Amino acid sequence: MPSLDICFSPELLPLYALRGKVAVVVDILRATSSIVTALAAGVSHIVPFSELDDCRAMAAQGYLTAAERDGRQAEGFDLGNSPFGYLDGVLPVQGRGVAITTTNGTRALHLSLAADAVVVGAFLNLEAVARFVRAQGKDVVVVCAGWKGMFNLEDTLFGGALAERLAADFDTVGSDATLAAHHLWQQAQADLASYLLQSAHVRRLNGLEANKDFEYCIQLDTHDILPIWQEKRLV
Ligand code: 3SL
Repeated sequence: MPSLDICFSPELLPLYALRGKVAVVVDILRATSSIVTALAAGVSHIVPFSELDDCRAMAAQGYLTAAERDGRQAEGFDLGNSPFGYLDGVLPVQGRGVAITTTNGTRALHLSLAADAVVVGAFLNLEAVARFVRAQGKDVVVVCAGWKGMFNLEDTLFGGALAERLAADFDTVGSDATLAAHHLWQQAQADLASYLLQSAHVRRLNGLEANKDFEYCIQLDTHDILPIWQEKRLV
């Protein structure tokens, strides 16, 4: 039976051998939720960058550029990191490529590329992720983007929710990380919003008046879409 493990922070990734496995990269607030939303809104593909300058340079190739640092839209970019940037109609996104850089999410993606397959997970597309990894039948590592190397609750809870969905087909008890995340999910799932209210990133987003983003990003199974890494881009 394949296993499901959870890496609580990109800083811990050197301890996980990703080769031969599926990496599910998650940054619930908000990078991976925004990536799922962008592709669902008709964006053709997404190129993630670690550095602002590399991302900005993609404008010359006709890309929309999206950048976030410390929760705020970086200056000189078309979009920030709110999923509503792809939904509010201010910028037409249909058919466009998007170059994106965020504090933690795009870094976690780049650090996961040794895996056989790299997909993007969010609560929004939880079932699409579960279906994909079941079909692959390989060991899975959920890579939590965390915050600047630190553990965070919301990405961990996604790992727990995925463990619950996969419990019949995967070994979800062989790793203490997965056991802990699953336990947290069992505590949180009845009222995810309340459970996360005290979490660091929700407090950070509230300070930025991004409460609407929080409520959006904690919805389950609203998008049957699976962003997957192919030829240096997410499609
Ligand atoms: O760190 C990231 O990658 C972002 O998702 C953080 S924020 O939600 O845009 O503040």
